[in-house]
Amino acid sequence: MSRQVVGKEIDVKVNRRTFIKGCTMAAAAMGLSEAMVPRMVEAAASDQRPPVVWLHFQECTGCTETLLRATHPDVARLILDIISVDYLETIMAAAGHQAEELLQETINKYNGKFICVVEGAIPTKDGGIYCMIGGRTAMDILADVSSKAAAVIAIGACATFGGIQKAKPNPTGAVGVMDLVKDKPVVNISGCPPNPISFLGTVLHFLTFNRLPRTDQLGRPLFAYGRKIHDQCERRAHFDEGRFAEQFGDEGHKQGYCLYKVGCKGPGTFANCPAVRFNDVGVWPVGVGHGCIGCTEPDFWDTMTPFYERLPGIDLPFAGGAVAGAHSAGLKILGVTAAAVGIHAAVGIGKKIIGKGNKEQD
Ligand code: FSX
Ligand code: SF4
Ligand code: F3S
Repeated sequence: MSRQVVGKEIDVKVNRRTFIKGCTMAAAAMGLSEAMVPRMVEAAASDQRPPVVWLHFQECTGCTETLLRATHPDVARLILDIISVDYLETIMAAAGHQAEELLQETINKYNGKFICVVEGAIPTKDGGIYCMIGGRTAMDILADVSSKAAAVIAIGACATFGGIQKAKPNPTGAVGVMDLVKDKPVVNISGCPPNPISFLGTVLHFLTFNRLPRTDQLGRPLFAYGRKIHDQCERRAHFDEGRFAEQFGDEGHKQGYCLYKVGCKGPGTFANCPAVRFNDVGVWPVGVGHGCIGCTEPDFWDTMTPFYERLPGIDLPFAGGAVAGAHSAGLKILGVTAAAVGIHAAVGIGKKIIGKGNKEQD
């Protein structure tokens, strides 16, 4: 399987075994039965799969980088093999006027059929002049492209909730995609940057079931954002027993104790990082000794800072034992988020798929 990517042959040959492995990983991340894998493989390998137009606005391109420069190349190749990227500025050969023409050609040719992926926030102040491409504002381009798309996927903290651009005082009036696109389904893959598996799972779900996955009220797929970091964390037993790192480098830190007191925002953050992890080498922020900074939550640059101070509103366990209030931490900090999510089974990449299908998504 190989793809022609915007006029340039890219080495994205994926053997069938890798292809199946990738679909199995995505199925596991989505909590789907292993029995769904053949259907996913068939859908993903079909020539009928929809093209993707990928827009870049106010961002650092870290979202694209995390997808395409994964430590393990299979995920990147799989993504390029599964999606037909017809317009993606970071990797396409076209530039300047040719690129602008290509965008128009693509959205007209595939009107109503393509997936629009948006990376980056959209500035709205002063008519949107703080992000312009080819003489058009990001607002104008987004309205034009999204109006012709079948569905919109906002990838990253910036496109979902405005990201660092929206942090106070938000000089450019930056907003996320869902603040502007009201006539199309918008799925939010939040995180700064997000986990590629969450994006891959969302695309595979769309291809396999012909619809987007179920989401919370913030538009985030429940399979990836349905559970709190704190409830999946390998350091949770230390929290429950009152064993904390008091400062970085101390004995508690060296022992791998809970990082709450050095600023971990896991009790107020919804994401699959402890289960899915990153870069195919089993790492995630807390796993390597740094607290979660809450990067999947709206406005985390304002609501989760200072990053190295304790999240307020958390009842700590009594010394040596019982916990009070740990489960309500996220509710206190992020009421709307917590109210929006459901409980989903923990998943593990490369481990046995748990559960026998997910009724919410089938
Ligand atoms: Fe934002 Fe994407 Fe943070 Fe960067 O481009 S989500 S700044 S890591 O990566 O948009
Ligand atoms: Fe893990 Fe952070 Fe919760 Fe401690 S506070 S258990 S480090 S998520
Ligand atoms: Fe972000 Fe926290 Fe995961 S900082 S990457 S949500 S552990």
